[in-house]
Amino acid sequence: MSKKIFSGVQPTGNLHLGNYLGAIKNFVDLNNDNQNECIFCVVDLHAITVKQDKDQLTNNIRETAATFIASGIDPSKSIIFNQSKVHAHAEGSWILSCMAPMGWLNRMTQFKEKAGKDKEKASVGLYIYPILMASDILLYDATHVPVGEDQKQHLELTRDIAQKFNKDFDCEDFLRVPEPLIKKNFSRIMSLKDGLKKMSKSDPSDLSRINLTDTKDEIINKIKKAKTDSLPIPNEYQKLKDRLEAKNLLGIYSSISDQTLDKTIDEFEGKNFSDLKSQLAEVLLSKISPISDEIKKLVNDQNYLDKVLVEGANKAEEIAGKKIKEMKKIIGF
Ligand code: AQP
Repeated sequence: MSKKIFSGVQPTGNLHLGNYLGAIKNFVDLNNDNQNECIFCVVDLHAITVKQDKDQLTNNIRETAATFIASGIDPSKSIIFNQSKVHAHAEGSWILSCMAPMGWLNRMTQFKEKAGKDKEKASVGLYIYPILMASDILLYDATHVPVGEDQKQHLELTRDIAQKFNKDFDCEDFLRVPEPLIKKNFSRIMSLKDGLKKMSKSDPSDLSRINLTDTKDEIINKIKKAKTDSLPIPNEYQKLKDRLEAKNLLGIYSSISDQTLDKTIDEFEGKNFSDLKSQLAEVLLSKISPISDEIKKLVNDQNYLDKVLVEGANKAEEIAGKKIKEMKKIIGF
């Protein structure tokens, strides 16, 4: 069945292995299936929900587009663009924010995590971030949204908002209710330093993540220093229950090698983490280093990246512009 795919990544720098295994790797597989129509967005409006440096933001927008292409997304097959270039995203977000009850947003755990203790000082944008995300997805009639496990709750909210809009305005099926596409194998990559925290761009410790632009030496060093425990690798997954960091490394190995956790456990049963770490470093070098080399090459070709983004924005504008017009008509504008 052909799918309409929409997903986004924030241009907030330090794209990492979690972004790759949780989202971008999946984007590439979907792009490679000729039956799918794919739209991959550099979500720069989302990025400014927390303070950004102006020049850095401009560079990060190009670097995120470069990462998509370097990972294997073909801009002649999929639309790649940055969100701020298509007005309908912000307009749709306002309309949907007038439909969505505050109670729904109050349940969002990512806001609680990101705002932390200082909720009063967090931006209103950070609070309504999931509504902008709903607008992004619904404007393109996306049938499927590939995301990491951490975005599951926002996707559920998008579905609820679509259904409420259709009901409130008596326009059944106008906003398409999308399905999440979350990798079954291992969809939440955790910090290399703390198995309770997800691998994240904003973690102050660079050792907590493998950046997609890390050099070979940096990858080897980070895997060597990754937190583990002193016990050998068990013979079944259940026995890893309380060994979060151990589980994470085995999960990363399975995900990057495209194999099940059970198979990885069979492979390493009874061995020490030093064995897993050396093989993990090897497989990461073989998969991540070519991407990293290509990103570095592409970011030096600003003209090419800007051309991809402009062409992508023109195509996105055609789709989203039409949808927002219909949406405004339904409301009575
Ligand atoms: N640790 C992760 N494991 C699996 N998937 C992940 N994703 C992010 N972190 C992990 C997925 O990557 C896609 C793009 O994410 P994003 O950049 O738009 O936002 P994010 O989830 O807020 O990423 P970070 O790294 O955690 O950024 P900061 O530190 O700035 O908050 C999404 O599909 C996400 O699920």
